[in-house]
Amino acid sequence: MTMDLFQDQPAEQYSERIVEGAVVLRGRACDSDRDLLDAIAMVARTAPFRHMLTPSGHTMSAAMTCCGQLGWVTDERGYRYQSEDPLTGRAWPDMPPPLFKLANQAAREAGYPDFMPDACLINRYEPGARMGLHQDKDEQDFSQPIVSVSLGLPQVFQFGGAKRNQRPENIPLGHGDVVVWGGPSRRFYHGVLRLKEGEHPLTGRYRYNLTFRKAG
Ligand code: MD3
Ligand code: FE
Repeated sequence: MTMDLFQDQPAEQYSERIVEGAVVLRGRACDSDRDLLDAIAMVARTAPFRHMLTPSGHTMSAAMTCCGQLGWVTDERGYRYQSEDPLTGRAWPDMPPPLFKLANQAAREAGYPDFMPDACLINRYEPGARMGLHQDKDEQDFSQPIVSVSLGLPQVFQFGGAKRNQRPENIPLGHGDVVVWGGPSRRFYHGVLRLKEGEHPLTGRYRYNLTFRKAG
C-alpha cells in the first residue's frame, strides 16, 4: 500500500493575514512544488549554492544562490545586489518561468497586481541552520512587496516589528507556504530559528526558501 491514492488530492489552501500588509497563502506552492524544485536544481547547476561571508566575517549557515537580473550577495565589503555571480563571474541564471509566475500570481492574490520581481534569492537550510533577526533593506523601493516561498522541511519563522527590540512572534512555515510581505510589514524585523532534523519526501534534509524581490 502506497500513498499514491492521496498524491493527486488538491492540497488544502487558505489565506490568513499575519499583520497589516502581510498575507500567508498556506499551501499555495504545493501544486507546482516539483516544477519549482526542478527549477531550483537547474539554477544551482549554473550558480551553485554557497555559504557567503557576512561583513563581520561570519559564514552564513544557510547556503544561497540567486536567479534573475540581480542577485543578493554579502562579503567583507557589505551587502548588495549585483548582476554577476561573484563565484563564477557570470550573469545570474534567468528566473525560471514557473518561479516568476508563482511570485507574480501570489502577489496579485494579495493585492499587488503588477509585481515584477527582478531578483530571486534562494536559501537552503540544513538541520542546525538559521537566520538571525534582520530587515531587508538593500532594495530600492519599499513600496514593492517581497514574496517568500517555503519548500521542504518546516521551519519556525520569527516576525518582529519595526524596531529590533520588539518581541518576535513565532510562525511555522511549511512546505508550499507562500507569504506576501507588503505595506508596513515590508520593513519589519524577521528571521528563522534553527532548522530541526527531519526528512521531507521531496527535499530530504533541506528546507528551501525563495524570496522574490524588485531590487533595482
Ligand atoms: C518579512 N529569509 O532571505 S522568509 C531573507 O526563511 C529571509 O529564508 C527567511 O529573511 C527564510 O531575507 C525568511 C520570510 C520573509 C522574507 C522576506 C521578508 C519575511 C520577510 C522581507 C520583509 C519582511
Ligand atoms: Fe529577510
